[in-house]
Amino acid sequence: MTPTITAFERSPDGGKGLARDTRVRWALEEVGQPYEVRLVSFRAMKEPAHLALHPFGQIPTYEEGNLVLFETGSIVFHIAQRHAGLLLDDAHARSRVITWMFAALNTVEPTILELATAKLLERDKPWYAERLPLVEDRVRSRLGQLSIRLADANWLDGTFSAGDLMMVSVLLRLKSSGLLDAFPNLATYVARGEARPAYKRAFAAQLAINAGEPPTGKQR
Ligand code: GTB
Repeated sequence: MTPTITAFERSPDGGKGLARDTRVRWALEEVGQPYEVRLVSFRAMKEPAHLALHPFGQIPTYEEGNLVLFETGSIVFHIAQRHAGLLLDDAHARSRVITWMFAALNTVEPTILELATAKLLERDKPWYAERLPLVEDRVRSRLGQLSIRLADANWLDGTFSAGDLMMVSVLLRLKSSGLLDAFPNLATYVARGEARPAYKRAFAAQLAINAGEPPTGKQR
């Protein structure tokens, strides 16, 4: 059964791939699962039909038959469980991949979100200039720890996995900040993720919507 995901009708980033449907698209592309996309406006996200799918009125959602999921981590995990390629076969390696997914979402991303929120919503506050370096330091601290663990490996646990998909997706939000530049192995790691054909297809699909191109067959 072809799953349907939801995405922004117009993403605030204009198609830089930062909205979280890109993570889900990437996972679906990696496993070769075709999918449909239903585009939603900000207003529609807060209306009952969408709230029935997503209690917090956000994207992405995932519908497959009578299964409805929200939360990107859960959706990517579901896809990884259903298809070969994103979770490793060995039981311990599989658990480590799941650990990296949680680490990306629970340990690394919160510092990056704090930075994004500060830059977006707090610029006009009198304490902004004083606080920003503290927030950036918290991001740098996590990046430093991750950089040490990754060292000169290509991926976090040997082979590309859902853990890498999530970690690269999280780190991508830092691209414009310049903070990754101090950690060349992380910058290369992100570039390695972006170079994957599945990522490129996912990115192109969301860009097409935000560039105002007419929807392709699978996006409605
Ligand atoms: N924990 C949830 C998950 O992982 O699925 C969070 C989902 C979420 O934050 N969804 C956002 C949303 O629907 C879109 S992705 N926001 C609308 C709302 O809450 O009303 C976050 C996002 C949005 C835009 C950019 N950007 O433009 O750069 C980046 C990331």
